[in-house]
Parts: sequence; C-alpha cells; structure tokens
Amino acid sequence: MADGPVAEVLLRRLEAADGGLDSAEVAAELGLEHQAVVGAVKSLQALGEIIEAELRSTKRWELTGEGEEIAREGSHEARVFRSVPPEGLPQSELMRLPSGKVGFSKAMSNKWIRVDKSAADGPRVFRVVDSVEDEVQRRLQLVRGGQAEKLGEKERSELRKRKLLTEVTLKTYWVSKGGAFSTSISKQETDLSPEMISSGSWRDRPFKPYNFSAHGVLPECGHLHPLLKVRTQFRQIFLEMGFTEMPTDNYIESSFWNFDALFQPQQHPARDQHDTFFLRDPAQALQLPMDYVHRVKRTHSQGGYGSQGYKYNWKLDEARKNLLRTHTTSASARALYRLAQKKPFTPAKYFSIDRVFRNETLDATHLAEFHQIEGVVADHGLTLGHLMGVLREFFTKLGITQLRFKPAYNPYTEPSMEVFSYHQGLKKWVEVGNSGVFRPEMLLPMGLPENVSVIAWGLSLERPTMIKYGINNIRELVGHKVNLQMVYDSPLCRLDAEQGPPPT
Ligand code: FB9
Repeated sequence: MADGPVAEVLLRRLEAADGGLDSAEVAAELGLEHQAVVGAVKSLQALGEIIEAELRSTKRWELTGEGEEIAREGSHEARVFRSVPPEGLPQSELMRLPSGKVGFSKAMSNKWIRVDKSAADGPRVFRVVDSVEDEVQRRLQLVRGGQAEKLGEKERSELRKRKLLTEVTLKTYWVSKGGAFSTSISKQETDLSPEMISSGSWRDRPFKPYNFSAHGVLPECGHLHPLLKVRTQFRQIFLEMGFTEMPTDNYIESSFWNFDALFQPQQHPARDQHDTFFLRDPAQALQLPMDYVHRVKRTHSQGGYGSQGYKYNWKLDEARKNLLRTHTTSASARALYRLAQKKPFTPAKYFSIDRVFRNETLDATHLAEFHQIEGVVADHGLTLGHLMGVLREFFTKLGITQLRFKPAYNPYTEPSMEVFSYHQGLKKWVEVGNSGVFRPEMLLPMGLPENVSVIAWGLSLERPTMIKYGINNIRELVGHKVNLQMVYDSPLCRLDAEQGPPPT
C-alpha cells in the first residue's frame, strides 16, 4: 500500500477538508518531513484519479544555521550585554568571548554598553542599560515558529542582510480530491490478466484509466551529428534535382586527379605542402590511366585543343605524389573521365558531399578538414547562364533566394564566380560558395566531345550547419571539444525553413 499511513492520513484529511490541502502545511501539522508527504502524494497520483495534485512553488523564510543558533542562544549583542557585569569588563577580555567581536559593535550601536577608554588597566566595558530586549532572537523565533509574516519587510531584510534569514522557494503540492477519490486506497489494476478474464474478477476491479498522452520512455538511441543532419538535407536537395552521388570513399588521392586532371599547373602554390598534406607512405600513385596522362601532360606543357597550355616541363613524378584530397573536385574529375569513356556522350548530373583536407591556418571557422559539397552538370552547350540558373534552383531549395554572383578565379574553371546570399539574420551578404565552367583543357583530354561543357559549384557543409545551429566556433561543431549534449539536443534541421538557428 503506497506509503501506508501517510497516504491514508492525507486522504482522511482531504475528506475532511473543503477544497484542497497544501502538502507543506500537512507535513508541518503532522510533524513530518515535507518529502514524506510528497512521496505519499506521488504514490497516490500513481494510483489513478484518487487525488489531483498541482505543483506550486511557495516562497517562505527560513533561518540560516547562524539564525537557528541565535534563535536558540540569543543574539551576539545580547550575549555580549549579558556577559558584562555591573563592575564592567576589560574590553580585551570581552573580545575573547565567542560572540565578543560580532556582538560588541552591535551592542555599542544599540547603546546597551559603553567603553571607558581611560580605565586603569585599559579600556573597560560597562552596561548602559539594566536590561535589554533581544529583538533579533524574538524575531528569529517568530520565523522559526512559521510566523515570518508577523515581521515587517524592513525587519526581514535586516535579518537577511545579517545572513540570519534566507527566502527559500518550496515546491509544494496543492492536493485536492480526484475524480475517483476515496479514502480507501484500492490499488487500481493496470493490466487485464488472463485469470481476471477467466475468473471474471475484472468486473469488480478498479482499473487505472489509460493515459494515452503519456510520453513513452525515450529509447536510448544514437544521435545524428548536426553535420550529418544537414548533409542529409543537402543530399535530399540534389536527389530531388536529379543528381547522382559520386563515389568519394578515398581520402587519399593522387596529385594527378586532385590537380593535373583539373589543368592545375604543377608549380601552383596550392600544390606545396603549405596548403596540401602530402603522403610519405604510400608516397606515389602507381595506377594512372597512362594514355590519358599523356594527353594531360601535353596539355599542361604544350597546350592543345586551342589552348597554349602552361609551357612548363610537366613531371609524371609530381603527378604521382599521393596527398589527402584538398577538394572533392578530384572525384568530379574521375567521374567526368569515366563519363567520357562512355560513347555516345550522355548528359549527367553528379554531386558529392565528403571530407577534404587543407593545411590551412586554424581559426574559429577553419579546421584542417571540412566537408565539401559539389554539384556538377555535364551537357551540350551549357553556359554561365545555365550555371546561374542551376545555382538559383539549388540555393532556393536551401531557403536562400537573394543571390549575387561575383567574378572569381579557379585554375580549373573559366569563367568562375563566387556566390553570395543576403543573410536576413546576420543582416549581411555571406559568401555561400564558388562555381565555374570547367576549362576545355580539363575536359577535352578526358575525351569529352567538343560541344560538351560542364558547369560546377562547391560550398562547405560546416558553414551552413554553423549558421543553421547558431554555432560561432567550428570547434563547438567538430572535434574533441564538442559537447555531446549539443548533438543530443540539436533538433532536426530544416534548411529551407526560415534562416538562422531553430528556436530552442
Ligand atoms: O560554404 C561556404 N559558405 C556558406 C555556404 C552555405 C551557407 O548557408 C547558410 C545557411 C545559409 C553559408 C555559408 N563557403 C565555401 C564560403 C565561405 O565560407 C569560404 O570562406 C570558405 N569556403 C571553403 C573553402 O575554404 C577554403 C567554403 C568552402 C568552399 C569553397 C569553395 C568550394 C567548396 C567549398 C568550391 C568549389 C568549386 C568551384 C568550381 C567548380 C567546382 C567546385
């Protein structure tokens, strides 16, 4: 039986009460710990609608430890007064008393005592009055007796200032009769068992009503990292636009596919270890499609396809150097090369979202790795206009409508554009990506037809995720400093919903 006597007593008092009861008052009247009554309330609640219990928070005054001691022993100043005999007491001796130091100044300011500094053997303390009223003790005893309301605000705040009194917020229950109130507590059945049915005993058993709005226990389950939630959103957008995901399961790439295939010259600054993580082991990529490599070599060193090339001595060893890919555009190069091998040419739309690595200076928004999102469209006669069009459609699905295009430069696209969007929340134009038309020096050596052009664009996954979840430092999003609670609590992300972090 739930908490036995306390629950029964509570029900009988409720029976007698008109209206409800306050759990703290019941505890005080029964001389019980408030927690004991709260326990009984909770267990009665569990039995169904025997009682209604509404949680209330009531503020009340409580004595501090020192307040308790003074309520028992009297105020320090009163104790000082009492310790001064009619013939007086050397001040030095008085100060050695337990309440000496604290009580002396108060007794002085209350004009209960005086000091004769000229006394023979040093300052001597004398009584000024015959007796004193220990108001402080009286007031504290009032509070201890639950009659704090008898004190005025001024008196209360003076005691609080002396750290003798504190205001505590007490969570109490206002208990009232429930729909199935009865003083006899019969456990309500929560399950219909086979023997109840076979015995028919279910007919006269009280059943606890089903609580259909009860929240199930949240299963301990995995939590998708916000980055992966946003990645899912981007994937969805690309798939809706008819794009196919490119395989990107190789963080290690050869300089050939990461740079040379993209017509990025071997002396380009991005190709030195200040920007790129090169591998010591395996240092070299041995498997390269050599007929295609020779066309790339020629295009870099002598040109061709109408291009003058870079006119430098292109080295195969440089192209064989393995590295951690610096962009997923290397995967685009592999995909476009595979596409070029399929005759006749068929238009294609590819996307990739995966990790890329750059040996950059670390700051609040840059780590040595991030996730690049890339879209590629290959078809006959595509122009910059098509690129602007597909960028508008893509960013519109992200909820980003106001776009501006700014001329830019990439070694592998001409023309190239940076893409900017006006961010309502941040009240400024934000760079939301880069894009361009792949150079013929990149596409024709692959074997793609003359009139096929390829438009592409790229952005990061981290930036939109940080903006979406209102995260300012990338280390709060990625890495060992991430507080997992953020991952657990990060709501599902709807990119196209209004900009900025979802309301918490
Ligand atoms: O993501 C970026 N910005 C961004 C994107 C979305 C976004 O969404 C908000 C919800 C509204 C907010 C911001 N940027 C690209 C722009 C900047 O952050 C830039 O400073 C950092 N860039 C990264 C590279 O940093 C070195 C972001 C990363 C980036 C840049 C370029 C490409 C990919 C990623 C590319 C490309 C490309 C170009 C032509 C052809 C193929 C690929």
